[in-house]
This record gives sequence, C-alpha cells and structure tokens, in this order.
Amino acid sequence: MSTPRHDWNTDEVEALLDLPLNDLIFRAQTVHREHFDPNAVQVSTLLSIKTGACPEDCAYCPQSAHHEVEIERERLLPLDEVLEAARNARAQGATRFCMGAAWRNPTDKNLERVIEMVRAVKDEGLETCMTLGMLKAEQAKRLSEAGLDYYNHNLDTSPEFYGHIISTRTYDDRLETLEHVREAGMNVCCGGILGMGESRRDRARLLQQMANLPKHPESVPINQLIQVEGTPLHGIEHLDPLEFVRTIAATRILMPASYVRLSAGRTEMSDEMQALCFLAGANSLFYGDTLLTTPNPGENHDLALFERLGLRPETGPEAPAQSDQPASASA
Ligand code: SAM
Ligand code: DTB
Ligand code: SF4
Repeated sequence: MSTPRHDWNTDEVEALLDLPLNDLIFRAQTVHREHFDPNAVQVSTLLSIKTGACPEDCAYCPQSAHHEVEIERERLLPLDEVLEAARNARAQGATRFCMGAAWRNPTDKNLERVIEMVRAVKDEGLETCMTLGMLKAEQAKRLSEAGLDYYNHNLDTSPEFYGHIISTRTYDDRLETLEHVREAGMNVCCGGILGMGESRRDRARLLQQMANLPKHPESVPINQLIQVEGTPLHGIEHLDPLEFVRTIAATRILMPASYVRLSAGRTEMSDEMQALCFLAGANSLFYGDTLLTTPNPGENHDLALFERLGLRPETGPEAPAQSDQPASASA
C-alpha cells in the first residue's frame, strides 16, 4: 500500500507528468486499486444557489461582473427551491448535493440562510457540500456545526500563473480559507482548472500545492476550462486531451486516497477520453444536465457511459442500495 506523502518537490511531480503514458496510467491504476473499488464512481449534483454579478474577476468565470456574459442573474434561492432540487438529485442517484454561490464571501446574514439549506438537505439523507467563496474561521465553524460535510474551495492553478487569472484575491487568501475549513473539521474539496494557457510545470505546481497540504483534500475536482463567450479566456488554444488525462493520473498518484473528480468540461470530452480518465484514477463526477451555469452531459448520457464501461454509481450513506445492479437498472 502506498503511503501518502506531503513532501513532493516540483521536479518530482513534473517527472510524473513526463512519464510515458502507459507507465503513468499503470502506476495510477495500481495506486487506485489499493485504495478504491476500481468500478465505482461517486456521484454529486450541483446547484447554483446564487448566480452571477460576482465582484471577483476570475478570467474563466461566466459569473464575474467584470465580464460581459449573457447569464441570468439570480438572488439567493429560497429554501423550498433548493430542497426540491436536492430531492430530484437524490431521485436521480446522486449521493452528494453541492451548492455554489457567486460570492467573494458570504455575509453573516447569508450564512444564516445557507445554514438552513445545509440542515434541510441533510435531512433528505444527502451529503452536503458548499462553495461560497472565502470563509472566516468563525463562519467555517458555524457551517461545520450545522453539519456541512464538504467545503469546496479551489486553488485553480499554480501560484505563479494565478496572477494571470485573478487579481481580486490572492493565492494566500485561498490557502487561508482552506485552513479554516480544515480546522473546523469539514472535509476539504479542492482542485483546479486545466486549459487556461498554463504550462505543464504550472500543472505540476498546482498538484504539488494540494499534495503538500498537511492533510490531502478528501475530494480533488479537476476541471477542464469551459470557454464561455464574453470571458477573457474564450478562444484560447484548447488543451491536448491526453495532457488532461496525464494530470488526472498524477493527481491519483499524489493523493492516493482522495476522490479525484472529473469535473467541468465533460460535454467537450468523448466517452473514450472520459474512459481514459477513469482508468487514470478519476472516481467521481458531477451528475445532471447543468453544472452551475453551463451544460453538463445529462443523466441518460452518463448512465449509458457507465453501462459501456461497467461502472456503477457509488451508494451513499443513506441512499437506497443499488450496488449489485448495473447502472442502467436504476434508470
Ligand atoms: N464563488 C465561489 C468561489 O469562486 O470560490 C464559488 C463558486 S466558483 C464558480 C467554483 C469553481 O468553479 C471555481 O473555483 C472554478 O474552479 C470553477 N469554474 C468556474 N468557471 C469555470 C469554467 N468556465 N470552467 C471550469 N471551471 C470553472
Ligand atoms: C468545481 O471544481 N467545479 C464545479 C464546482 N467545483 C463548484 C463548478 C464548475 C463550474 C463550471 C462553470 C459554470 O457552470 O458556471
Ligand atoms: Fe465569483 Fe467564484 Fe466566479 Fe470567481 S469563480 S467570479 S469568485 S463565482
């Protein structure tokens, strides 16, 4: 059994990314099998609980008020709408419900409202995750006490490339929020975006930051940039799909016991590319036909993909048992 390390240097991580693809995937798949059932995939569903008009200037994001993107802005959703979406997600087979808000950080007043959402969604037997921007220590503690299982806060890219993408908050701000989440006792969900024009070394540096945290994030979402018209990154050169697969494999090797989520960008990926990502150690995805504001392959497509690959959705703590059933049996 490989013991998780927290002392990777950049050259070591880059050397993984440089391996012949067969060697890299073999290593990743070997590590994967030491820690996980190779044919089970954790399934989460996303809901945007507050959409658009965000004061941050993240160059990739359609929700930033700094870019001219046509999206429908929404104030914080009422509890009953959130609950209805959570029930639908559970009925479709998701075990975790992730709620995202286009905020720099939640105000204390908004925190009260999202805490009610956490309690209500948990009562439905779903795991809960939120991504609300930066958190103060006290806010993280309150969310944790309310029962929030996971907090998502991404590092997005390497410390060196970060300044090309975001100017309104620093890398250290992000690390500080991650520390607050960890100290409050919640599971950490932290990942990044590939295909923003970064180099392979930047990808290595991003992975190194996460692998060298005192404790590995329990969940590591690897997003492929969704190029949205009106954002500054629209129209840049696309990343080689095999480079994406390589990064998934290196993530698996570096954080052997973490869930690696094949996150945004799947509508642009062939089934064959996604199959390679699973082979490289991805074992989680977002389910449902929208991410926050952009499209995602629908459940039917994903169930067909699971069927083709002999994969099955992982069952959650209180989800109905379906582990002996082929994925299509619950469709
Ligand atoms: N506002 C909060 C924050 O940024 O922390 C939470 C929501 S934000 C939309 C969550 C994450 O979505 C970002 O950190 C980024 O990694 C990802 N994301 C946003 N736009 C994306 C895009 N166009 N392509 C891929 N990932 C994207
Ligand atoms: C993450 O790493 N990816 C998800 C989730 N965490 C919140 C968000 C992807 C957003 C893609 C762009 C959109 O739909 O607006
Ligand atoms: Fe705002 Fe989050 Fe989008 Fe950045 S990624 S603009 S913080 S919603």
